[in-house]
Amino acid sequence: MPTVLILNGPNLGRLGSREPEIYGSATLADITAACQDLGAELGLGVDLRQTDDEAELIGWVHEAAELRLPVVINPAAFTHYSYALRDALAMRTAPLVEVHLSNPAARESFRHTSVVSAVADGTVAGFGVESYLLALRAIAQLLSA
Ligand code: CA2
Repeated sequence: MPTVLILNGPNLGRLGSREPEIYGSATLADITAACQDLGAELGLGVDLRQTDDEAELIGWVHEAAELRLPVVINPAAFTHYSYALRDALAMRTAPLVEVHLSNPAARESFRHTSVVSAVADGTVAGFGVESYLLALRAIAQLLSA
């Protein structure tokens, strides 16, 4: 069974504790459970990780490239400025989907730029937890194409 790495950037470990009007009330544990359930349905293993550390996140992206693992990534604030993360993601060897809980295009102007989008197969944003589930379905489709 192929394993999908679902990578989450800074502060996403705090989901459910603040700003539910923007990010919803689900915790990262709730997102993990929802992704594992859907993964089982789609025949995909799910390995969901979160870090506040850019170097650790880039290390996981390198690991995915080496092992040819598909990736769903919510880079959080790194989305908007981390050229290092973007360069790491550009080395990908399997499908890559960018995901956001909120819709950054409808928020502050600094969130309108994603330095990651251009190296991803696609982006899902604005649907809360459902964004992750749609991204997983997209990965399943890309793997079967
Ligand atoms: O909408 C998304 O998923 C974001 O990637 C979330 C990032 C934000 O910087 C991006 O522009 C859009 C921020 C995650 C912050 O997570 C929080 C968790 C708990 C309470 C408050 C924020």
